[in-house]
Amino acid sequence: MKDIFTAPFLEEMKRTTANMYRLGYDERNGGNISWMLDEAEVGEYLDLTNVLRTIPTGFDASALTGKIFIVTGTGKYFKNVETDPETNLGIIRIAKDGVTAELLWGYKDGGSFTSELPAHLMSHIARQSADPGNRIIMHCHPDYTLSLTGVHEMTERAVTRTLWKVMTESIVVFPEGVGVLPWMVCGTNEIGEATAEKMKDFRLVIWTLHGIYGCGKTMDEAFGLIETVEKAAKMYLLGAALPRINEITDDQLRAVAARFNLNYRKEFLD
Ligand code: 2HA
Ligand code: ZN
Repeated sequence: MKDIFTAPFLEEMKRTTANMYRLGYDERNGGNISWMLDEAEVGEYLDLTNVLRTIPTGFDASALTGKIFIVTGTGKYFKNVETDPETNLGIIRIAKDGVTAELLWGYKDGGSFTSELPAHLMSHIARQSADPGNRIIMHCHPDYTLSLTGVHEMTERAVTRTLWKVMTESIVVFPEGVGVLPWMVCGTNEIGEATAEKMKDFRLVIWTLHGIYGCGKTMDEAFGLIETVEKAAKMYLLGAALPRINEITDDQLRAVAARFNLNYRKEFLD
């Protein structure tokens, strides 16, 4: 059996959480990541028959029975993952009953997975049908994206248009636009269901006055989506108090879409 502390997926969780913490996306215990791992790969590092304990998921995740995830811990700080991954992360497998998570490694202090597990697992289920290659669900609280939700009309069309029109790369990176939820209580099955519903159509979902969800086949895809939204929100807000003289027009967005052969959300353009 190989040493789990040398596993590439553990290294990537450490690098990613440290990077996001330093970017200011994840203050205190803010943010969470779940990554659906390959069973054969995890089996090189852990005895998959050795369940340390079981933890109720609080909802029916039977669509994910047998799937293994590495997940950030509830109340845990992204800044501490790098130095103590075994306390701040856990590796869980969804049990046959669909409502129990089997802990295979981690949460060493008796802890548990993120309070946002419903949003994560329900989003994984939604993304599996939209994109079977999806592996990552990522949530964080980046400054400008969060700030935007306090001063901008919060419809998917309006937010997407603002982000697309302020920076040319936006429509290239997220041609399907961004999903938007109104303010809701976090950590609940309700916000999980609402997020997963949006994840059928979008790889990005903004939670008004809270933060953002991104997903992807890889950590780079999920993070890259979020950092591009954050950059565009920053560009918009840096100029928000000044008269806006230039913005990318709808025809220019269509020209970018044609050049890069984008399957973009056409109803978001005039
Ligand atoms: O885990 O970000 O949404 C802390 C959060 C809750
Ligand atoms: Zn949050």
